Amino acid sequence: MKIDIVSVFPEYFEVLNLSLLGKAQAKGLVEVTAHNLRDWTHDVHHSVDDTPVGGGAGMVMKPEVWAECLDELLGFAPPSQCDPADAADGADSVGWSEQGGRLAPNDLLAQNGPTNQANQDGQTDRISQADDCRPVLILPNPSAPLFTQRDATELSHAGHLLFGCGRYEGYDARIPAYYRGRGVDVREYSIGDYVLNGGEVAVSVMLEAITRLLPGFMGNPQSIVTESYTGQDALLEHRQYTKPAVWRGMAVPDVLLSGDHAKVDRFRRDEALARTSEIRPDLVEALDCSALSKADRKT
Ligand code: 6GU
Repeated sequence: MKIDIVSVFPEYFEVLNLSLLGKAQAKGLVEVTAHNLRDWTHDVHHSVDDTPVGGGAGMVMKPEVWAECLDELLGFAPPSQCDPADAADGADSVGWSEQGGRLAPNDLLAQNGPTNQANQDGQTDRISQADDCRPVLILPNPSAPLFTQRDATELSHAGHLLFGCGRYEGYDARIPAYYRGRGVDVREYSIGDYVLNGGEVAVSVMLEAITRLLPGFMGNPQSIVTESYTGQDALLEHRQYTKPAVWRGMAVPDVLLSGDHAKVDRFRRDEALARTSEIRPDLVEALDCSALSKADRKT
């Protein structure tokens, strides 16, 4: 898997050479490159942002700089070399249409790729949608749909991921629309209901969630299968204990010492169900009924 990251703070991603992702790079499983967005500026100040049209606080990242960078990393010819009619067709197909001789937005809703539809209907398995053929452009955005384990799983099948880190008040809204119009699989994601200063942390989170799913990345692939948010019924995981059996007067549950695997499995499953109902009732709501056995329903 090839991964490009664009940021005004590319040094932030130096830590990726450490730990498991560093090993994965050494093994040739992934090739990560962090680029400095300012390398695509032409002015003396290397400016990447400007004031918002319509007024308001903060700064918005300029579309020209991003586009020069993204065109190059996606292997696209600059627009002067392609048919202007194609560009207009593409813009129209993503919700930008002719308005007084110019293209203007006619649909302001984020139009993420297939995964976010899958999130909403909860069931559709679209894992085959991200594949080696098309690069995926991932743009962190606090106002976008939430990034989930399902998205991580789907994106772990892609051959090329390109992350763009926004700063300030984010990037010009025409950037995702333009690349969708040129046939790129563009995803915009938030990582949670809180505000960060920029996309770098969000990209690190998504990157780790995706790359740890690559075949050969983890020492023990089973640990991926049993953990929270994975599999058919995304429950929170049961609690874990190690030795000693009694520590500072606190004993581990007897059943875990019984050696009876069926009983241990039942105990853990009951605990996963009970904890999920208490801590994340929204996950229980979203459960596929067929994922619950008769014994589960008693819990
Ligand atoms: Cl993707 N970006 C920023 N700036 N803040 C966030 C976020 C992303 N997700 C949650 N908060």
